Amino acid sequence: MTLVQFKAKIPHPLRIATIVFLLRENEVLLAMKKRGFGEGHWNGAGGKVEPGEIVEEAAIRETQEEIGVTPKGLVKVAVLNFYFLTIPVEENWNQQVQVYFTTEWSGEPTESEEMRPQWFRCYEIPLQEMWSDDTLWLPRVLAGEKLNADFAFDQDKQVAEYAFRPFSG
Ligand code: 6U4
Repeated sequence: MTLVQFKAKIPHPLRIATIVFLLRENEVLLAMKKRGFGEGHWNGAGGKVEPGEIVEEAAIRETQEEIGVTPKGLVKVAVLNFYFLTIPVEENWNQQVQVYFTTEWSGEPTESEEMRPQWFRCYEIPLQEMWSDDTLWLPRVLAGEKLNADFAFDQDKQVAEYAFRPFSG
């Protein structure tokens, strides 16, 4: 099935999740996901938006819970729709991930039961240990672009198809 056919078949809107990347001079804070969805991948801190929360509130809460930091002045840099072509829709893997950057926060990045944070130079991010889509969008947003995109994954969680659109927030 193609991405266009899959999108036409599944319920919308997608559930929403967040990712927050802390930035300091030439470096980005990634964190190793220690359990659950995306285990074994470096990523920003983040997770599902809970009922009654706005997306930014969820982004702040998840960052506090996962790496012990309170982000301030979040800037949305990407809105990414992820579609899992071979996973039953009821399993709820299909999701929209809203990606934020920040250069301001309080607290020190600290390991939790869910994530182990570590600073990386922006040009040395460990793409081979990240979600397969990250290689297509993360270097671009780190270089200053803002993006909207759709990604479809095959049964091995590799990107099977993707499409970028102009950023609409
Ligand atoms: P629980 O365990 O239910 O509390 P929670 O932390 O709310 O989980 P979880 O673990 O489902 O949510 O969050 C998944 C995280 O992975 C979010 O930050 C979004 C991110 N994510 C999901 N698909 C991704 C993908 N294809 N590429 C990527 N990040 C992805 O870079």
